[in-house]
Amino acid sequence: MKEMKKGLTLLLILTLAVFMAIPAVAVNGTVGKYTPVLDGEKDEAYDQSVKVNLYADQDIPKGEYFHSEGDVPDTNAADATAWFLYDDAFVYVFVDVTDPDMYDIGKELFDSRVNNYQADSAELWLVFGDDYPYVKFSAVAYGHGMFGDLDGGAVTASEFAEAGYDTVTKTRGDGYSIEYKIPITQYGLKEGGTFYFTLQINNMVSEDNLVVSGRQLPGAANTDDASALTLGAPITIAAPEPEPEPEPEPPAATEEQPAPAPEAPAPAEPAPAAPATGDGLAVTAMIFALAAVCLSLSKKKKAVK
Ligand SMILES: [Ca+2]
Repeated sequence: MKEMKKGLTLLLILTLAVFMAIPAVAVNGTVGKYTPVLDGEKDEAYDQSVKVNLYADQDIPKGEYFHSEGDVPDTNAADATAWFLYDDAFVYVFVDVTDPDMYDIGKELFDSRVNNYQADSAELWLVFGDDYPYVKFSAVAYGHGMFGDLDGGAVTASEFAEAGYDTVTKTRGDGYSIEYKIPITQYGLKEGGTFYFTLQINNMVSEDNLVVSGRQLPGAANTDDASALTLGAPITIAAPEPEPEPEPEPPAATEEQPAPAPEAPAPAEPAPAAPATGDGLAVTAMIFALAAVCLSLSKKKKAVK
């Protein structure tokens, strides 16, 4: 109990220190070490790691957009949150987007453009240090593919794939989720290291009408408004409740146990059934009958006497 109180006090002091030290701009935090399954589903481990909301954690009023095209409403109805994990080779980002006006640009249009922000899509802006150009890694709802910038220029989905990047998208009626895999070894990023991040959401309200919210991070000189995310300790997921004990299996034979007895010899063919004794019975009956006759004759003889 004492230890617990000590721990809580320490946590309170640390929390206050963090709030006092950091102006309320972007959320900073620690990314837990855990390898998720890249399937567009949010692994439990993401919830034990830092998350960045499109508006609240990037110091943007909810619904505000910085760019629009066509005839659009006053606010962006879309919202999004990004969660993070990492391992020795990759940073993983899970982005869940709510978008009440989902709009599919179609695979053909997506494929015909190199860098396609004119689509319901989620863009990750990343800076891995002063020595590297920013990375803009984006993907479109409906699973049409990846787009963005690598090494300072726009690249195609297949160029991202060749560089080890990957995404899995799941689209639903009122939004979509995208799970991203970002290679980090080329940046020397590992436990204890920090990278910078901003999230941008492009929302097609309808054909030709688009609003764009969030923040862009076009280089190491622009990290003041970005989230500083530090690679932290491994995440441990509690093992699920054990299943009820299954019925014990018969012990497996081991070398120490005597070898199982050889198969018992098959029972010998049954002896042929004794011949029916009907004949014997008949003979016995005849003997009794004869005896009875003899007896009665001898009695008669006596009677005659
Ligand atoms: Ca939309």
